[in-house]
Amino acid sequence: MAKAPSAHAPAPAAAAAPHHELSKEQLRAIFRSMLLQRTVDNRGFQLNRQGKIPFAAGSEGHEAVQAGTGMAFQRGRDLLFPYYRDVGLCMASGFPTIEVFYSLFARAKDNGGGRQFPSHLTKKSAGIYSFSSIIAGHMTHAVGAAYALKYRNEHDRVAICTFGEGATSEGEWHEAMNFAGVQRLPIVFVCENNQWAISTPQEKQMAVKDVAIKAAGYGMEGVIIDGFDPIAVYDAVTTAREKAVSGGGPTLIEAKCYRFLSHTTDDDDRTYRSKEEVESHRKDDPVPRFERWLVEHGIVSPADVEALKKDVLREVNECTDAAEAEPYPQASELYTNLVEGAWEPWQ
Ligand SMILES: Cc1ncc(C[n+]2csc(CCOP(=O)(O)OP(=O)(O)O)c2C)c(N)n1
Repeated sequence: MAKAPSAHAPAPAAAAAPHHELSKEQLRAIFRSMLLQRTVDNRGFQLNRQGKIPFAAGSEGHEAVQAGTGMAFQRGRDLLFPYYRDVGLCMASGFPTIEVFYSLFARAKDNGGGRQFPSHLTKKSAGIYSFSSIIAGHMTHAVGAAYALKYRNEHDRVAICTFGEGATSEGEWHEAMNFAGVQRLPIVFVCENNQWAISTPQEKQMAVKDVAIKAAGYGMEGVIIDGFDPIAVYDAVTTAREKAVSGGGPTLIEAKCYRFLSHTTDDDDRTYRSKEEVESHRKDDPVPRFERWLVEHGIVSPADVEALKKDVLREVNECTDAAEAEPYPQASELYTNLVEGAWEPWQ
């Protein structure tokens, strides 16, 4: 198992000898996912500041954990239970970029009909379950689905459930972990530990240093990895997935990363943490770090990198324009899919 002590580990040492090899195409795909996530993130903040969209959640610093997990997710087979910071993970798992923008712009074509909280994605055909704004609320959904997979003897499928370290002090988190441990469910838990839960730092959230040690209380293995290293993430999630499909039960992976931006476009992180702290983590920024590693190992050339960045920007520009040109939902659709029948509360 690839392990690293902290998010500050030097350039992917773990990448040198992963248990699961990645092809050059897969490594390039992971890098493209990371670039796409960052570009979509920046676009969300820009559109919000331009007054075009009401809200976006930033995920800068989470690219490696999300792209690595997305590569380990088996499309058409596994079930994904992401949380609101996982737009990158959803895209890396098969969620179309254009649909992210339908959601951000709250257009009628959005899977939630343009009436869902922006960035709260869902796509049944991709196995991506609806995000919960209630912290840890999706954990019990995830273990319920994993229980169904086990009950139906669908042995080659797992549920992957992600969350922040703040979620681990919610009651529902513990209930879900306990049930998964007792039932030895085919589920992989991935904690994206970015060290902050809005303005609450990790040390005020929990009395232990690592989320991973909480796994012992539920009879499952806890693993700490460098969440800035997408190869270590892929390796850990794939290992845990293999264990789950072979009846070995759940694993709790703690990927140590950092949140570079404010919690969302509604938050101002300057009110609770210093610029120096944020900058001290920027030196390990997973996107340029992985770019350097790929170039040094001859996976991509500097010209390839430029071409990829250009292509990602083109995709994001096209999706922005196409989504913006779409109509809003009709007011008459307000209760569609919410209440059965033709119920209209104003009558
Ligand atoms: C049950 C519940 N309590 C509080 C909130 C308000 N809230 C929204 S996001 C958040 C922080 C969660 O932090 P963490 O789980 O570490 O994830 P992160 O946002 O850092 O990725 C809180 C407290 C909520 N949405 N639900």
